[in-house]
Amino acid sequence: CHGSAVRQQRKFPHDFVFGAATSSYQIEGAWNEDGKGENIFDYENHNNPTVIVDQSNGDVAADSYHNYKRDVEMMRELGLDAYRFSISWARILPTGFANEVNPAGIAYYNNLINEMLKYNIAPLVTIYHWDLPKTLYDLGGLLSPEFSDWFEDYARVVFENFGDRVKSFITFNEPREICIVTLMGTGSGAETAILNTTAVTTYTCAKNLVLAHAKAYKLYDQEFREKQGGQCGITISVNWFEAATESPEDKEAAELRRQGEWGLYAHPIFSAEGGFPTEITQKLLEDNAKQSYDRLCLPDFTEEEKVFVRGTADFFGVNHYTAYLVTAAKRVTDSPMPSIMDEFDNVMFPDDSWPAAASPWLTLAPNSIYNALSYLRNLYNDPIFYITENGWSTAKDRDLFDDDRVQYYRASMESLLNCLDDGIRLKGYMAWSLMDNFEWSAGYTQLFGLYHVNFSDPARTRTPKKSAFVYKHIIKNRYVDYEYEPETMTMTID
Ligand code: GBH
Repeated sequence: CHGSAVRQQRKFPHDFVFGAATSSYQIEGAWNEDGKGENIFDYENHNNPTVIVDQSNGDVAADSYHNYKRDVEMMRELGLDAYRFSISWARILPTGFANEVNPAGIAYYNNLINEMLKYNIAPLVTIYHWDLPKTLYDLGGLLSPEFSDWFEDYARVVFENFGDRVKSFITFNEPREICIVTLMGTGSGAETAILNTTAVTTYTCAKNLVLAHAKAYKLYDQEFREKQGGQCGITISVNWFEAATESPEDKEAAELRRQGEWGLYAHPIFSAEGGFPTEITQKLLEDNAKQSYDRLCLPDFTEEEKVFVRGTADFFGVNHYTAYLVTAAKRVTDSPMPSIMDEFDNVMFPDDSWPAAASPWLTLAPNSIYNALSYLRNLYNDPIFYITENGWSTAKDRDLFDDDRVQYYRASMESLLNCLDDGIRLKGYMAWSLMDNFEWSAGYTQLFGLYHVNFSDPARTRTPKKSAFVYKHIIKNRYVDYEYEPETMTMTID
């Protein structure tokens, strides 16, 4: 009793932004409607369906292209301050290039934004959440030296059309995942081509992506900010990596893991000196020497490029899901070629005591938002943060009583409050996700929604889970009430 009274004194400030997030390919569907161009996931999932565990795809997904009014109604039910969604590049630029703008695509996002604004829900727009136009992939995608120009042209179309009403832009969602995990970099090691692309692509991609981000930021800063008055940042996935023991080897391994996972992308933008992190360049130099390369096998930034990129973010968007313990160990997959997958010489694993989600990579690690943000705050001189994703997966066919997700969100709230108590400049939090959606290679088998979506119903009916009621209660009251239970499972708009 005393405990809960103490907890209730820890309140979120009224201007703390609570929201939820989604991304275009994962929810929109309408993959070939109204003039949309083909993107890499349309192409890949149609031509290599076995890559997806249930052989599904995003052709229809949650059909948000036709259900956006219901989506906004859900935001109102939850009482969200903001909603983070992404723009499908090929929906507004079917050729990938800015020569041809698709009016139906622009209209879709205008309708969504206007519907949100009617109810004071602030749009947070991700410009790129992985769904690269196939046309641009064919020309080299993020590996092309032209990529940053294509992206700048696309970003201009986004700012011009939506920036009068959208005040927060995120250039990229998760550089690491774009360059290593998703199709772009072909960094999965699955390809059998003679060219060992993993050796080269991840670093080339990292550099091109960071340059593209910086160009879009400068474009906003120089041509749009004065008139539109918004902010522009980037979202990086930052899980927390803790040394498994106090040994110097494990500590070094954990630091290398952090720098390789997110420092590679954060350091050029947020550090005082710019460029790739020295931990990584040093390690690569050593490894490259052993691999008989006598030069650094990484397209480093020139001094001019370092200056160009440094400081190009008004905020640091963090997608945070989980933590791992890290121990120094030689990886068995060691490659004779340079590859970021093999540079770390460490093994990572969750603690046994951490509850596990439906996704094999996801556990509930204690206070990990605070651990990650306090580390970033010290490293990068106290930037403004938003948590742009955080959430929990359950298996398909689960009922609506998702107490494990409730437990996860409540733990996240405590960790956010720890950040605020410590003076970390954290301004908002987006739950992943507003609704169940296409979870990439896991298809529809791992679901993150606050709302259940019935994927076998043509209407894609959405139904709130217990976690939706709990999140709503937190947003409304600005504290975590551990005694709260929804009285019914019927939602209303307050
Ligand atoms: C985010 O990535 C994405 O932004 C979002 O689109 C996605 O739906 C959400 O998380 C939930 O996954 O399959 O074991 O090889 C989070 C980072 C990186 C986590 C890739 C899953 C694959 C691990 N993700 N990782 S595994």
